[in-house]
Amino acid sequence: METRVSRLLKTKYPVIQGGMAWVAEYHLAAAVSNAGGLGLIGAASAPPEVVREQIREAKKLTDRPFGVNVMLLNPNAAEVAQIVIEEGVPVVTTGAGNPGKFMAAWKEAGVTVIPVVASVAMAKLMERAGADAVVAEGMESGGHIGSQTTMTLVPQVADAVQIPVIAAGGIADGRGIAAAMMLGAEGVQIGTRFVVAKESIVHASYKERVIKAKDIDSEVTGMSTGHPIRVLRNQMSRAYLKMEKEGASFEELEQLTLGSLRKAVMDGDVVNGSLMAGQSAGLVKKEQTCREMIEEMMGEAETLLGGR
Ligand code: TUI
Repeated sequence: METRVSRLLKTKYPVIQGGMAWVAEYHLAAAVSNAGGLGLIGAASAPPEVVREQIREAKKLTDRPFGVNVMLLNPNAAEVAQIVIEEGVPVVTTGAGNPGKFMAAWKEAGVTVIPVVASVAMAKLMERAGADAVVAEGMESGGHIGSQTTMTLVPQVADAVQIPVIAAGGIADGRGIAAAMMLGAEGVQIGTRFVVAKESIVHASYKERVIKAKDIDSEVTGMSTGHPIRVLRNQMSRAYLKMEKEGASFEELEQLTLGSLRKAVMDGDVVNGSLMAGQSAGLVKKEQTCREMIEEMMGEAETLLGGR
């Protein structure tokens, strides 16, 4: 399936892997790129030199293009932004903020810039600032989310900007991809399904929670802090919501979230860890290689779209 997004990314398919904190490391990114999508290394809150190392390792595993997601709440975001340029990474996506101050340097260096947005206003602002495309991310997504659904956000963003729109949030199979295209997107970003990929380093216990998850098993913490985070419900999310209700400070809550994501991904602590996942976890049924996932989804989508 060729679209403006696959041409922009120089990939076989218009599919981007989400830049998930801790999850999106170089093994996963390289596997998605080798399977014809665009793999991403999620810089999240990693020290900048760790991100450089991750980029170098990914280059050893793939000759295909891959990208880096710069998480803008990271105090080291400026350093990460510079490393991306130094390492010649072709594509950057950004999350959780406005990347305006990095745009000129990235464009100057020839980096393709794709901000993740959660509103029409931010999409228009990013287009004016020189973005090459935007990811319109609905609140079905895991992790840090906005307040609009994919179904309503994607067509409104597609109407508001001329640059290509990539849909994210709630997409985990070919039906979701086909639906996104019908809403005006020219590509999709998928996170939750790749959490359980064979090449994903996520602990088996976390993967099992995603695979077993039902439609209603996620909830949103952090509404009161202005940084809502979707996770699978567990002791940790219940404790967080209780602390939030009791008026805990933003810093206390943020610490609780980030430290506990590491616990979930690396140690498989599904009780006290933060199990970030989207509502599409209910659609994710089994562990497969990235290639199997992408080929299955694209086959379904192409059939539904009538061989476009
Ligand atoms: O960034 C994400 N998802 C994430 S980042 C993350 S790491 C983290 N952990 C704990 C606390 C905070 C972050 C986990 N998941 N998705 C992309 C995304 N960006 N969703 C929503 C937005 C967004 C929100 C506001 C983009 C721009 C924006 O602009 C506000 C402004 O005006 O600055």
